[in-house]
Formats: sequence, C-alpha cells, structure tokens
Amino acid sequence: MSILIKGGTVVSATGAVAADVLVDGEAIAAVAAPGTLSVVDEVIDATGKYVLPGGIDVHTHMEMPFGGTFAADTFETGTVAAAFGGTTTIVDFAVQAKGTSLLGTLDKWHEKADGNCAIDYGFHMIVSDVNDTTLKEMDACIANGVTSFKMFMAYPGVFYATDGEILLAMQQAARNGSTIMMHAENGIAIDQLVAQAIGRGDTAPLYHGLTRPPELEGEATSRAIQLAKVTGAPLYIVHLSAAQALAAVTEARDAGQNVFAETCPQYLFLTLEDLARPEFEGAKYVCSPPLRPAEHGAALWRGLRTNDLSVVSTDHCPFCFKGQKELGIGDFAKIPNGMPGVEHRMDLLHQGVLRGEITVTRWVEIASTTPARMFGLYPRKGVIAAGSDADIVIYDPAAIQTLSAATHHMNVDYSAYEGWEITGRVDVTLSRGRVVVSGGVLHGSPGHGKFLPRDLNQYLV
Ligand code: DUC
Ligand code: ZN
Ligand code: ZN
Repeated sequence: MSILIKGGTVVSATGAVAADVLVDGEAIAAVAAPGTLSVVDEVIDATGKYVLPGGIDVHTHMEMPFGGTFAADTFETGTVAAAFGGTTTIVDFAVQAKGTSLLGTLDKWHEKADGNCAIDYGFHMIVSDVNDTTLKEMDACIANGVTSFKMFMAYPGVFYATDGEILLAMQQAARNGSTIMMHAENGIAIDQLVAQAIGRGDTAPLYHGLTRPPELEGEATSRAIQLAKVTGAPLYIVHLSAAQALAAVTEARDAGQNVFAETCPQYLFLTLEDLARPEFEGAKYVCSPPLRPAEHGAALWRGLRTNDLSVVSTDHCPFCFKGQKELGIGDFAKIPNGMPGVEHRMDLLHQGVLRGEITVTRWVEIASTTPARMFGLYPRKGVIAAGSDADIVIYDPAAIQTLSAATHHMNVDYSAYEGWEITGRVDVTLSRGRVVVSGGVLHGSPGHGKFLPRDLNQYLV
C-alpha cells in the first residue's frame, strides 16, 4: 500500500518546506518537491496543512498503580487518545514494586501493553528497590530495549530512593550508558509540611501545592545534578515545574554536564490558582510536582526557547474525579496524583506557536525529534525522511476546536482544559503507514502498536 501526502508544508526541527511525502508500506519512501511524485494507491490532500513527524510522548503512566488505585487509561484507551491528538509513540513507565525484580516487572508491563496499543510504545523502568540484584538487572533491561531508569526523591515509603541508593544506581548508569530520569522533589521535607498542614486542618487540594514549595524542587534538582556529576551519569529531570529547578539545570548545562530536562503542558498553561478551585474541583489539578504561580510558566517557556528544557511530555496519569480524586475529600494527601493530558500535548503546544512563545520548528523539535533522540529512537522516529517509520500527522493549523471531557477520548471523566477554545487540530494520524485517525474518526485498532526496543540516549558523546 502506497500513500502520497501532497500539497502540505513538511515541518522538521530545522525548517518548514512545501513538499510531498510518499509512504510505502510502513515506511517513508521519499520526500520531494511538490508534484514530482506519482504512482500510488491513495492520495491525501494536505493543502494548507502541516505535515509533522508523529508526536512522541516520553512520559505516560497507563494503568499505573498509585495511591491504592490505578490510572484510568489502559494501554488501549490511552494510546487511542494519543493517536487522536497526533502522538504516534509513547514511552510508558514500568513500575518496580519493592521486593520484586526489574525483569519480572518488565514482563508484567509487556503483558499489560503487548497486543493492546494502537500506536508504538516503549518502556522506561521505575527503580524503587536498589540492591545488588536490581543494579545488575539494569544491564539486562538495556539488553531488552529499556535504556532509561526513573528514580524518585519524593514519595517516602513508596517509590523514594535515598541519596545513597541514587548514587549506586547512577554509578551503574555511568557504567552501562543508560540515562537516570529523576523525579526531583525533596519528599522527606514535603512529608513534614504535609503532616503539619493536615494537623492544622488545612485539608483542601490547594494545600497539595502549598506543601510542595518550588524551593524543594530546586533543592532536589540541584542535589540530583551533584550526584550525577560525582558519578558521571547522564541525568534527565522529569516534569520540571519550578523556576528554581530550571536555574539549576541551566547552570549544569552551561558547565557542560549531561543534564537534560522536560516540562509538561500543565506547567505551561495552568497555575496554582487551578488548585484553589472551590467545591473540591482543585483535586482535578493535583499532580506532583504541583502547578505553580504563573511566573514559573513564563520561565519555562523561556527555557524551552533556550533549550535548557529540551522536551515536552505529558506525565499523563489520569484519575477520574468521581471515585478516584474523591478519595482525598477531607485529606488532600489522599488525592491520587496525576492529570490527563496525552491527547492534548500537540494542540496545546501549537497554542504556544500561535502566541509566539516558540516557533513551528521548535514545536516539532520538543514534541517529536528531541524525544526520539533523547530516548534512542531516532531516526526510526522523530523525523519525516526516507527510511523512517511513516508516523505522520497532518495538522490543520486553522481549525478551531473546544476541549472537553464530552469529546475527548481519554478514559477520564473530566478535562483539565474544559471549554478551552483552541486553534489547530489533527486531521490525519498515520502510524507506520496506516491511517489510524482521520477527520476525527478512529481507523486504527489496538494491537497495531509495536514494542520499541530503544538505543541509549543519542545526545551523549
Ligand atoms: N507524579 C504524578 O503527578 N503522578 C504520577 C507520578 C508522579 O510522579
Ligand atoms: Zn514523577
Ligand atoms: Zn510521571
């Protein structure tokens, strides 16, 4: 099956040009001057539209066990929602429970995902139990295509790792070339602030934000950077939300250290004021790190322009308001942490393009090309070029849409962006040469998506 995408503007991390794209089977066969390609089974007219490499969301939590419940999107519903929003690859987190092995965890996550994904997917590994066996198993994970390991400086008693454990895992990463991903918040100090707030009777969702101050993200980020420096491990700070944390990353990068960071749309578009919404509505906005006052968002946009922030992912971790977020009525510490977002990342970042925060090429770079390179998927993913997988999004930059739980495809009963009228919409999503979404209709199916064994971080020399 061959498809010609004609008349569009092909956008890459380095430029935007009028070009036609020929897809043959699962791969891109050619990118050529308009009107120069022919002989195909199907033609898609992309006149007036962007032709983008499919979005790559390197931070999702489908079916994640958290706070006594599970993230509401399965690999099936979450990857279908991703496809509607122009994301054609996710990298999700396998979660090691304490006392279990990394390889057993990986098997478990394959059981959840294999045969159920509508788009291609890979895994990172969350390491919550550092010991001699798991340190050795990190090497085996790499051999199985899992080349990045997330650790937590937050959530004592659950995922938390001590500085000593982090140091050991980083030493192993320095030896085997993998990347340590860090949730950088000082969980020990935060837990004291949380207990004090609950003790005072300050139990509303807003206190989730007020007990996780930006200074404690900045401090943890600096500490992670120093540990990475001592060990020589590459470090990737996940879901960076605070200006203090960005300053620490910027300093390390300026000094030439292999430190990278991502942020997420919720930190660019939402603020602490959302956590203060009345009637427990603020619970919809509980995630960690928390939403911040607006000035942090301005710093994050600047960081995206200067490349101190290299990637935008979603940290998609949806919990329904009814029955899940409600677990925390009367105690914000019991609200499951996480927000839905996998469907809206490309659209929200496009608002950044329209507002002049980033260029159209930077949009593609932070949402597709850099994630592919950072997590060892390039050039199979992240670029429209001959030989790459035909993961392609045809994007109408002038369409108007209204975001709403009534119309989104994520398996969650609210939208964090309910009623937002935005400009731009996915017209067609192709995954490995197959049209999976077109004109708002699903044509793909769970089981189409393949597991992606990944190489090491391609930014390392
Ligand atoms: N943060 C969240 O908000 N949810 C899941 C895990 C995390 O680190
Ligand atoms: Zn995290
Ligand atoms: Zn996360």
